Amino acid sequence: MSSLQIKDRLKNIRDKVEQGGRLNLDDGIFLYDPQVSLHAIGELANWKREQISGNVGYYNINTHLNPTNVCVYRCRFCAFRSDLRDPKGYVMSDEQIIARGQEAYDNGCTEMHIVGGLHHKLGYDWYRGILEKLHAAFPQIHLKGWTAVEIEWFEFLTKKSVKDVLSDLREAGLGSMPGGGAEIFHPEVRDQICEHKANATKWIEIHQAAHEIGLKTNCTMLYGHVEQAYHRIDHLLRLRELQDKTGGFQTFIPLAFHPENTKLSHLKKPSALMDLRTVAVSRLMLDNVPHIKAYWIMLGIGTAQAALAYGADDIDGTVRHELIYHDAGATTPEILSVDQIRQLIIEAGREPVERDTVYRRVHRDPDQYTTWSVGEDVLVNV
Ligand code: V47
Repeated sequence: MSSLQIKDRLKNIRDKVEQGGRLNLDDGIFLYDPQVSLHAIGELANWKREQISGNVGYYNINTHLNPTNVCVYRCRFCAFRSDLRDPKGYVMSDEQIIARGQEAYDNGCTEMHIVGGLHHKLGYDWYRGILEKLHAAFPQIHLKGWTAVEIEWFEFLTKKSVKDVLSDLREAGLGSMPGGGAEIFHPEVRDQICEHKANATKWIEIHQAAHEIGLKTNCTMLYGHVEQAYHRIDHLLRLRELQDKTGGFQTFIPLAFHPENTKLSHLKKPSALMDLRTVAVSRLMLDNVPHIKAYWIMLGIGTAQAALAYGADDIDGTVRHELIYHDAGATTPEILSVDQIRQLIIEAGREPVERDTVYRRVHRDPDQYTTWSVGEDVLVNV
């Protein structure tokens, strides 16, 4: 394509976005062409982001809990999983799980993000019991737990319908679902990286069922491994289609592949340019998803800060006990203090706003740090 053709095409896309039009598959693939100025795309995505969220940069105070790493699946991108008899395998005891809840409570966390492996021998009640025990002991902490992959596993274990499983988990204390397990939907890629686990249709069916019973969920895309631009845009369009039907996604998190200690360790990690392009393209394609999260653990702090000017309006939380990325070679710290996370948002020229998991503003008295109140929903204009 000549530079004049690129300019014309970009102008056409800018006009569409500014007039509230929708980008299509070809537009998305074009935006991934490295000849198309990253800054021009970023500027447009930033415009869109400011239309939706103004100047705010959202964060929360959260912790991760991965109760077991033992998993029946062998996803090629995963460094966290373990075989049943591998010395690296672990299963947390009830006492350890409750101690994690206590630590979260003592540190003012509003959210526990709970995901793990699909253990060969543990039954559904063990997974359900984790929610039940934590919710009984710390009812004020929102439990964002179990990806669609786990829900499919629970469907298999219990022989109940997806909606019945989700309703039962909600009764036990589930507050919402994280966006993991989506990877890349297209079978040309999915069959190469995680052939056995929930396919695209199942992942979408489970999130749709969650939305229909009133649970909010997040969505993700794992990029920078064996996929091409076409597969990424196809993935985003499938998410956009479900969001048109249900409106149940809160935030999209593009996840950059970390190759260390995985079966794909021969691949290179995506560059910061690719990370920023993916944040920007996601903001432009997913015109109906309120928030785009620049997950600092995975992007690194510098790129996550820059992403706040390339379409992202959220940086995830202070985080503690993250294992999935750190096992795969992430060099980011394991935790940020509230001051650090606020400072990095301020440095990026945004106004830091603490939110809870379902995007309500959190009000805290600095002297009573472990208690908080939630206020109005955050501003969104999608
Ligand atoms: O599904 C696993 C990805 C996901 C690697 O909903 C990897 O708020 C890169 O979904 N390199 C789990 N990615 C994490 C996740 C998530 C994270 C933060 C916030 C939220 C949310 C969700 O991590 C997996 C997979 O796509 N993943 N291994 C790896 N080596």
